Amino acid sequence: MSKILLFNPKSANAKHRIPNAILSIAASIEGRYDWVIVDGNCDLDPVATILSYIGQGDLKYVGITVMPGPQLKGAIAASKAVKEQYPEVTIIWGGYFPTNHPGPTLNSGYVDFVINGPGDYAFPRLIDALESNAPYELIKNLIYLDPAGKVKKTPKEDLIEQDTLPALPYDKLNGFYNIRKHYLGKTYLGEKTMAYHSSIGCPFTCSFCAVVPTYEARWKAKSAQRTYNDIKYIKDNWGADAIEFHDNNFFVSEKRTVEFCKLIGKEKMKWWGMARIDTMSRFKDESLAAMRDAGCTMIFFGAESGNDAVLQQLDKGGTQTGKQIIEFAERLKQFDIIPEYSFVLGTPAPTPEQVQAQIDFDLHFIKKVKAVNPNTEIVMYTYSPVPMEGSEMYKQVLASGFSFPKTLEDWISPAWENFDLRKNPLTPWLKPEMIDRIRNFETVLNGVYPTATDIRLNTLKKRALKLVAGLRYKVNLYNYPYEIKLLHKVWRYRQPEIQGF
Ligand code: B12
Ligand code: SF4
Repeated sequence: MSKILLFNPKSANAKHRIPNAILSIAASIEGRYDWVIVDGNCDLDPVATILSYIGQGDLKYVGITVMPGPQLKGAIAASKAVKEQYPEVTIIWGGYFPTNHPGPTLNSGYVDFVINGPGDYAFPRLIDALESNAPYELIKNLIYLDPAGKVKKTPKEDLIEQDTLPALPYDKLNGFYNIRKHYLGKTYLGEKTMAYHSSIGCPFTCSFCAVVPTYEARWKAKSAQRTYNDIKYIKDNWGADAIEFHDNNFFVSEKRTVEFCKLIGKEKMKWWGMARIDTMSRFKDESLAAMRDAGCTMIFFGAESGNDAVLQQLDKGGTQTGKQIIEFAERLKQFDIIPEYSFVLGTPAPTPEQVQAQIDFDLHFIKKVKAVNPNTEIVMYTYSPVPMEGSEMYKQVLASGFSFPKTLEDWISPAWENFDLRKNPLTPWLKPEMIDRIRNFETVLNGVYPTATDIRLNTLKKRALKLVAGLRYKVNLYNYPYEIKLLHKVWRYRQPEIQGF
């Protein structure tokens, strides 16, 4: 039987998450093909490990999951090394990066196929076709180069009913990497936090979000019961006491949320997930109370902007407003759930003055949010375009002269890596002094309100930071905050927007 190697390139320096993307691909071939997993987060030299597996023979396929940013670097290094030494091995990339940028991926010369979105059916079907020398052109969710070198996309399949998917092969993963040691980290939520994914896609079409071209405004979730069963299994078998839900939008359905709360409450676990403010503003008080009682401690929301015109431009579904963002932060106080608000600053505007005015408006707005609910966690990103054909915002982006890199090597240059981390986008309308203003404000804000998710920061350190940054915050003096930066450096302050929520 041909063997398949699944690779999760390094994505974080610490707090490693269970590699759910390749684990679900492993589940799709479990029992049909022999597979091994290499996790770059846990393996000091993953390329050597991969080459040594291939050297043992029988291994014909390497599947790699790729997010933009540092993970792309590891994916390129491994793919190049494999193709150089074993050109006969087929390399298949999946995940958000190749789905959104198949051209540079396939033209690199070292990636043979891209899985476009979910791979649960597409991957085993592709392997079946390659194994039996059958045509693969009719397999849905596939991208490849045709004989003329043109990028060909097959139609997208309907989203799979999530309850029909097989259980993840945790036991087998544990044979490669000890789950308790590697994937159950101490976080703000608990001593042993595990990541779980209960739904795919998202029904909305925000014009800056990579989920939209990947899932085309579709969302499918596991039922509350299946989600609970899986989490109970994770708790009982692996000892998790807290859960991070990695769904793009866990709380789309109030009914499913409440049903899940009724089930999970007795397990006394703390949990976290991602949501939309407009959706959750419509949740009843009883539902929010049930969530808190069931252990929901913090929720990540895409607030994006307090400016209604920018919210329209970002296509936040048309129902989110600045007023609602503030009111909801205040409302969550009574339920003792911490809102984690993420903002996207630096969206395009016709003149530099307007870009600057939008930024200043939002910096001021963030202070208003903090004033009504000081516990609100603020995460600040700068707008990095995603290739969303047909969207008004993307048209504006292209008209400004912006273009994506043409090769994978360009993608991993330091400048584009920063773009991926949404820290320093190479967008023509955003000037260096505007980026400085955003970053300096962020430094001062993080001084006055250090994130609760950095569990190494004790009360004394927090107080010292507050003292140093407080005056600046009060008088809006954000330039050159070197003294705060120094303290952050000495205490290795962690920023959720860079190191992951
Ligand atoms: C967990 C996670 C992380 C973890 C790392 C996970 C890991 N692998 O180790 C952490 C927190 C470190 C992280 C960091 C970042 N992340 Co991240 N992350 C996620 C998250 C929440 C879940 C990914 C996941 O496990 N999904 C579960 C699986 C089952 O779903 P899936 O990945 O979609 O997989 C399916 C298909 O895509 C496909 N597939 C995926 N991989 C493969 C591989 C093969 C071989 C095949 C065949 C198919 C296939 O099949 C799977 C099953 O159907 C996603 C959002 C999301 N909900 O998906 C963002 C997401 C992928 N991250 C994103 C980004 C931008 C980042 C960062 C680069 C930037 C940032 N500041 O967040 C950083 C990078 C930091 C770094 N140092 O590398 C973006 C990507 C956007 C884009 N433009 O492409 C996403 C989509 C979030 C978002 N909505 O913006 N991330
Ligand atoms: S609601 Fe969130 S996940 Fe959904 S499209 Fe908007 S930003 Fe993306």
